[in-house]
Amino acid sequence: MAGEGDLKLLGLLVSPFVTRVRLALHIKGLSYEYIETDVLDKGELLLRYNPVHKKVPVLIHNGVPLCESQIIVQYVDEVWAAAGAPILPADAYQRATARFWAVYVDDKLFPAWLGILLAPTEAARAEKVGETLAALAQLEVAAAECLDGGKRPFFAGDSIGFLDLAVGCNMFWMEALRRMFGVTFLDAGKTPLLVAWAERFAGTEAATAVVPDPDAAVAFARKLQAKYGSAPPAN
Ligand SMILES: N[C@@H](CCC(=O)N[C@@H](CS)C(=O)NCC(=O)O)C(=O)O
Repeated sequence: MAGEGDLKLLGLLVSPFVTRVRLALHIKGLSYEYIETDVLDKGELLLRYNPVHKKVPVLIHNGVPLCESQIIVQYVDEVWAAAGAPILPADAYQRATARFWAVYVDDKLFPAWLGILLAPTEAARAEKVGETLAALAQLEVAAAECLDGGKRPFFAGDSIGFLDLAVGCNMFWMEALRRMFGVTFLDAGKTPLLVAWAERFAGTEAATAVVPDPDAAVAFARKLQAKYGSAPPAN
């Protein structure tokens, strides 16, 4: 798309947060230079552009860095409001609700499933599996309301928006964890709305173009486990 200026994204292929931002950039039809960044051995670029958190994603727009995936997605939606579909809901209450659940995802779901990978013992891992399942059960309750009991295909309505990106960017990791630990996190019996939504989300053009293969997440997880010395998978 013309007029985006100079856009660079410091990312890590398998990061859910980077995937979230890439989905937003894709929805807006923006082209950008993608720079894969080693977060286990941080380079000068990352430290210079995100000195506070030293994490990806970092979007660099005309030389100016934006950090924190939720903030970046909102920035992209505001700056390129006229491009692509709107990402944030137009209604203030729906916008607040989408932001509320996005924060829930980052505060509860993400640390729980990351904890499964990094757990030092099998007992600690079982606890994190429980926390992940509990967070997904809570999101099923949110889905009942936000998807109007399944009548709306996506949290944002007929197409994906802020909350779809926030939840959806974690889904390839649910599959990666299933492959690694044999636990079905998205269970049609327990979270039917979420399962149906996740299938629709995976089938969208944006997700097909952007979301990484779960096997790439499995390979990265094994590197993380080797570095942090966590308990190997039981199976
Ligand atoms: N709240 C941040 C989280 C970003 C984050 O945790 N990124 C990870 C990759 S998934 C990272 O860069 N980790 C490096 C580190 O923790 O040192 C966001 O939404 O952007």
